Amino acid sequence: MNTGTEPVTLTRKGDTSTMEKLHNYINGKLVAPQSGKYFDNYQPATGKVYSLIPDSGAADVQLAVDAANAAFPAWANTPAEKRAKIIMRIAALIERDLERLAKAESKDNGKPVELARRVDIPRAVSNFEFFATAVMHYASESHAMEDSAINYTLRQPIGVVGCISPWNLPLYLFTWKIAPALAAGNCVVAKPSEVTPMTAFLLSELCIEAGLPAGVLNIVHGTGPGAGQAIVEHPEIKAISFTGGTKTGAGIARTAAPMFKKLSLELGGKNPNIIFADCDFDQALKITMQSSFANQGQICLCGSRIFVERPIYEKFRDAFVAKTKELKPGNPGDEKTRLGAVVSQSHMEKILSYIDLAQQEGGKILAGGKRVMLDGEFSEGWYIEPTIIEGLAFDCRTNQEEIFGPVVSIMPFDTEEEALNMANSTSYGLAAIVWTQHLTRAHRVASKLQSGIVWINCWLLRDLRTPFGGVKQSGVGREGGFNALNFFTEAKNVCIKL
Ligand code: TXE
Repeated sequence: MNTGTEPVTLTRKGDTSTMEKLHNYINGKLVAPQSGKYFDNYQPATGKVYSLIPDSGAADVQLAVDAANAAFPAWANTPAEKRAKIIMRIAALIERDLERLAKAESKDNGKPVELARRVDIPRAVSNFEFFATAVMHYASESHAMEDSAINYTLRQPIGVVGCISPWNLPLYLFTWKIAPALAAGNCVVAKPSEVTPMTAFLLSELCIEAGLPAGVLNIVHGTGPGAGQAIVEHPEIKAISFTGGTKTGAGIARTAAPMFKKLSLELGGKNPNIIFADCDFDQALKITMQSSFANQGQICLCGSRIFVERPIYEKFRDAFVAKTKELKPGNPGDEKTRLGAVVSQSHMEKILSYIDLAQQEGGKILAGGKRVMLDGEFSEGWYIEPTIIEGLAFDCRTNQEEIFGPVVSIMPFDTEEEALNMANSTSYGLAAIVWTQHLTRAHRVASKLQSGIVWINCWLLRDLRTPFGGVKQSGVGREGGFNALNFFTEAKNVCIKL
């Protein structure tokens, strides 16, 4: 669909002569970047360019802010129920196009199409549905001062807000930010990762079809230092919700804090997976395969440091290694593939450099460890074997820094205290996984873990009402449920003397 001012030819063929150009979505229209410049979008499965991304900058962000400012009064005053109806229409259209979006996500990111179809796209639907309905149940507080006064809290939308998302769960995390911002009555300037822009572009077409009023959501494509930085710096964008690397988050905080912007930062993780000897062994093994290698290990919630209690260490390690050796990377578009390509060449090189570092630090590779070259059109794709490393000290760099790939380390422990010390030793604190059948130990360990999220005997079981976020260098603030609606509103106390 082209509702823009200039002709847009969308060939969707992928050959270089008619390479598809993605477009920004500003003021309800699909438009080219002001600079007229584009950069390459790669398909991780093949390592080849297949579409072009607008290289937007401050001028495009300004257009988006102008559109958002113009749309804000009407959107903020639209009854929540009516806003919710429009947002539900977007959800329904994503659901209608689930197959097309899943294939697009898999092609753009390298993740197995089976995963995109089962997790990523359904979750984008849920994000919109969840916040569309949540806002209709969003009540504010009242505080009575006996017979002298009554206070009530107004929660009003902030105005124009910025949402910046990463490449690992592209549409899933993009919508996780946009949905509560819109439901709460804000207008949004959003930027998806330039590494995986495709499904955000397809979403803009669906927003037009759903009848979202012009300017309420604006999607500006471009690089972090270009379009991203322009969003963070813009004085009329009053809040920033960001998910991405810790270093980028620190830079965003440096820019935004002196401008007193509201900030929500979901950053990296180096999550522990603590397996006690009394666990349900088969479940722990099965789910550890997922928490280690799902999405090629590129989920901020993956458990990359596996601590196993000594009595079952060897049994668990050997079973885990055997299962891991069966998991082979393959073409993400193949229905049977469970491990796809990593997202970019530079990311692949970063992951491989950590595998080298692990060996220099005394680690022994028990499984994987190498790049995989597939055949034919996939011969230049970015595939890495699922990798398990043993023999590392808990405080070495490999065990302290975020690798964000299909690479885990495994270590034995003797006491609960030792496991907690090692688990809490990093500068991160996003998620932790604990496997035990011992009820009181489960609660005790959960309370002592320095982590925003603890999963006991499970992983990635998500209830969208729960607070989501990390401690230490894993971020600031919480997303999810009413936390997100609170973030995207300003509380105003009104005190009336009786
Ligand atoms: O993320 P970036 P990168 C971790 C992971 C990964 C590392 C770096 O360890 O290896 O971060 O990944 C935008 N102003 N995670 O470099 O750069 C950028 O365009 C405003 C963890 O790909 O943080 C993109 O939209 N925006 C993570 C978004 O920030 C800027 C998921 C994230 O990109 C910007 C991804 C700037 N100056 C990576 N610079 C998680 N926690 O889920 C970049 N961006």
